[in-house]
Amino acid sequence: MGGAACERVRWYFTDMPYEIHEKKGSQPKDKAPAPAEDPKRLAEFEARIARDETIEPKDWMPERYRRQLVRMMSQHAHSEVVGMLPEGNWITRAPTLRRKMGLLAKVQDEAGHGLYIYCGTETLGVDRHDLIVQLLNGTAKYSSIFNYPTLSWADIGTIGWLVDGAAIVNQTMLAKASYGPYARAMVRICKEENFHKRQGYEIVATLARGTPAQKAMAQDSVNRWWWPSLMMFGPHDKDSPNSGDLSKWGIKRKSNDELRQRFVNLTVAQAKAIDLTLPDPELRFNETTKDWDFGAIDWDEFWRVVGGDGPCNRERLAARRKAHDDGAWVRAAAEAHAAKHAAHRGAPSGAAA
Ligand code: BYC
Repeated sequence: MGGAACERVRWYFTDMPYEIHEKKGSQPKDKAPAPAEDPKRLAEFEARIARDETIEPKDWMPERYRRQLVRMMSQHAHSEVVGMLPEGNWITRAPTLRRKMGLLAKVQDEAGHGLYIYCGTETLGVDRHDLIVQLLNGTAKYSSIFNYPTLSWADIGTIGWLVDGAAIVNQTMLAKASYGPYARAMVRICKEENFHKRQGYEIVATLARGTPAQKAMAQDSVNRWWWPSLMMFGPHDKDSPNSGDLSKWGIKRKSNDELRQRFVNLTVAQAKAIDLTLPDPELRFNETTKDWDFGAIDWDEFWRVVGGDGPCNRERLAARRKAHDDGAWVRAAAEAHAAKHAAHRGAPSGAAA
């Protein structure tokens, strides 16, 4: 997979370190070791988690819990925003007006999910601007899946079916996460993701029962997206450094491997129903576990893509940087507008900006 060309090769500043100058006072990514916690407060907090209580923004929480949430939620928000790029690539080439309207609505939904989760992250005392700087300068991650190219119309269907399908499996569990704003965001987002998955599956099903060339296009697409979709769930549990904290504090309710297995179990029957093959010769039903066993994931490819060297990493970041730069005038206008209103009210402009 690793060497496939990306769909549009337009390079803007891609290999330069990215800095944003227009807003002063940004905080660097919080790297200092988390402080030792008061054992009594920590015990009370853990008792609340054990009672399945929801933690809200003004509640006391261990600094490490807060940081883990900021890390995971901001990366999730970045994934939604970067995730618009591979699909946006096909809006002008959708084959019918109906498909175009569906795709436009889906891409807009993803933008909404990103904004919603950025808002949720801000309840943890961070500034969205700082999070976006981390995305643009490459210090924050986003989902590996969006570094693969959309080479055919069938890819738009396959993304809805497999990528949104994987996201639903993951996010249905996150809707039970211990942090209230994140869990509530997931409830709403999962409802929309269900529509995305259905419209994607319908596109693939239509192609699969179409002409031989259309069926071949659908099969080729599934062949390319299957393994990267399995990688969305993250490394094996034994190689997942964050799972300990996240599980202990009720953020992750199921492990990376458990969710991946659930996704495979659900998807095998869906592929069979539309007469497509999942590209894994080792896929077999295990009578003992009642799971579908599957072959080995190429973890070298996974870490390469996560590390910035996938087929489209550079293009994705370049597109986000260009969008950010192109939007500078909007941010400047919004700040000027806020300053004008603050001046009208007689307050110092910084207070209301
Ligand atoms: N890609 O300790 P681990 C969508 C990183 S968008 C990249 O297991 P964790 C959609 C991980 O961050 C849906 N990086 O981590 C949008 C960590 O690095 P750091 C996106 C990955 O957090 C548009 C390191 O590897 N969904 O649906 O316990 C159109 C070690 O991993 C990946 C979410 O973001 C990966 N695949 O678990 C269509 C869900 N996997 O931060 C659709 C929320 C791992 O220590 N996130 N890494 O430097 C999660 O559930 C978890 O963060 C993960 C990883 C399961 C992804």
